[in-house]
Order: sequence, then structure tokens, then C-alpha cells
Amino acid sequence: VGSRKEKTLALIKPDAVPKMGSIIEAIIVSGFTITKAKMVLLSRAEAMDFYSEHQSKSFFHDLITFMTSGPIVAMEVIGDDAVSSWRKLLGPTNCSVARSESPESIRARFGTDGTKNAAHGSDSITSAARELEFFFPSSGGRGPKNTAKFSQST
Ligand code: DGI
Repeated sequence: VGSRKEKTLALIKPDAVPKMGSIIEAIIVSGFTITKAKMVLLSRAEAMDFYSEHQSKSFFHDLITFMTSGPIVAMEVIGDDAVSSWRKLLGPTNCSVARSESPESIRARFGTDGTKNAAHGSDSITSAARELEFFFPSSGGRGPKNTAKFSQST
């Protein structure tokens, strides 16, 4: 069984943006190639669209509030079996679980809890295609509009 070059979407979530240097280093050291990257501040409508599969979940509101609380870094990441290998490097959804089960994982090292969990990875090739199109539209579309202000300073 050989491995396949795949693309996936990696997001650095708002809680981990101050640690983006270390996270990007971990991605590269693990053998992935980052082929696109941009910093985005999602509107609530954009975040609700991105996470629409979770709209009926009890944590949906908290998830949207968290994901719009500050800028995120969206990256197209390429590597062998990138969808599953990036999720393996990410670790379990809940950072406490990650710290006990996968202490070297990104969520163990850089995340806080079950909501503030540092990073995202697409869960299938199909969702990777949808999520990459969301952040990096191939034609016509503009992607997230980034209308909110990044900084409250001045
Ligand atoms: O693919 P994952 O990000 O590991 O997990 P997911 O697709 O099931 O859920 C998306 C995000 O929603 C996850 O990164 C954090 C949040 N979430 C998932 N399950 C729970 C949750 N947040 C809370 N507060 N409680 C949950 O049970």
C-alpha cells in the first residue's frame, strides 16, 4: 500500500495565533508542504457556513463565537496522506485528552480545552476539497470577505 499526495485545509484557530510560528514549524518538520496561507477574520455568517455540519450541536454557538473572536490562519497543506496525517499530528479534539493520549500532538502542545483547541484539519478528502474552496476559491469567488477590523488599536 503506497501513500498518496493529498491536499488538506489546516487552520490555526484564534487561541493559537500567538503560537503560529511554532505550529508552522511543527507542520514543516513533519514533512508537509504549505502551499497557500492567509490570515482571515471570519464573520459569524462565514463561520456558520464553514461549520454548517455542526449547526444542530449544543456547542455550535460557542464554536462560532470562538472562531470569530480573532484572526485565524488558513493554510493549504500538501503531503503523503495529508488528510489523515495532519489530523494525526493535530491529535484528539479535546486538548486534555490530547495531552494524555498524544502528548506530542499540536492540540496537546498548543491548545487549551475542548473548544480552544489550537487548530483544525479537514476530516475527509471530500471535506478538504470543500474547505479549501471556502478559503481559497479557485475561480470567481472571493473567499471570506475579511470585512471586520483586525486590530482595535489606535
Ligand atoms: O474535527 P475536530 O475539530 O477534531 O472535531 P469536530 O469536527 O467534531 O468539531 C469541530 C469543533 O467543534 C472542534 O474542533 C471543537 C468543537 N467541538 C466539538 N465537539 C465539542 C466541541 N466543543 C465543545 N465545547 N464540546 C464538544 O463536545
